[in-house]
Amino acid sequence: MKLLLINPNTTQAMTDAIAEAARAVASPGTEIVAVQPSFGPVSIESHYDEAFAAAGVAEQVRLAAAWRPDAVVIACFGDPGLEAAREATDAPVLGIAEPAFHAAGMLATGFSVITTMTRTCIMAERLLQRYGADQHCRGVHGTDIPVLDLEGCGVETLQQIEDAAREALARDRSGAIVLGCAGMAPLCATLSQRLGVPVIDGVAVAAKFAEALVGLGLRTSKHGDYAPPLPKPFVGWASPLRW
Ligand code: 2AL
Repeated sequence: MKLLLINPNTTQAMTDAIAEAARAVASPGTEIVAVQPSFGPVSIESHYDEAFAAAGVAEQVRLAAAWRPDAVVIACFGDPGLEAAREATDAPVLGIAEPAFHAAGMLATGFSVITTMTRTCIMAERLLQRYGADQHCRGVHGTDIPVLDLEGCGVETLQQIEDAAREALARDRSGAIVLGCAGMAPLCATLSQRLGVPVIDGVAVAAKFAEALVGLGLRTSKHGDYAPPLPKPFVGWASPLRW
């Protein structure tokens, strides 16, 4: 199967790291095509960034229609553009927050989310409510580590994330940790080993869930509101992206 993996930010090094994390768990028959938008922020850490990232995701799904991917993964913890992408293709489309929350809920009665900037906690909290996962989440914790500091993550940054996770496990009485940023994917194995609890990286989980849905022959519903967008002109720079 061909999996379109979209990094919604425009940092090539992060696209490469996310692709590596997905390829590490993918089945031999899964080809992963990793892309990023042609415009937009280098990292997504605010509602403003997220607005552009969602448009960038729509752009990449639109462009990929030419080669018909079997599944799409949007590798940013805010799941930007998820519903737009589900309209734009009948392939299964997964964000990383939604699969991560559901996987964590199957592995522990309660989990904690460790994320980057504290200001982004609200995004995770809203997604927890939207996906009905708030019953399992016992806390969302910011570390105030900027997303791009996760690139080539040093010893101190890793220690900061480990410390935050340990504190959350104790304070929240949680049994698992969800990593609240795609840029944390390369840290997952080390953190699982050090913490001794399930550590869930949404990039890996989304790639495996995508394989499962494709293997089951399941597609995104086109009945109702995930039907293709209504065709109409777009103006300005977005005009080639019209439906
Ligand atoms: C993210 C993410 O996954 N990618 C990005 O640029 N920002 N999320 C986050 N909470 O910082």
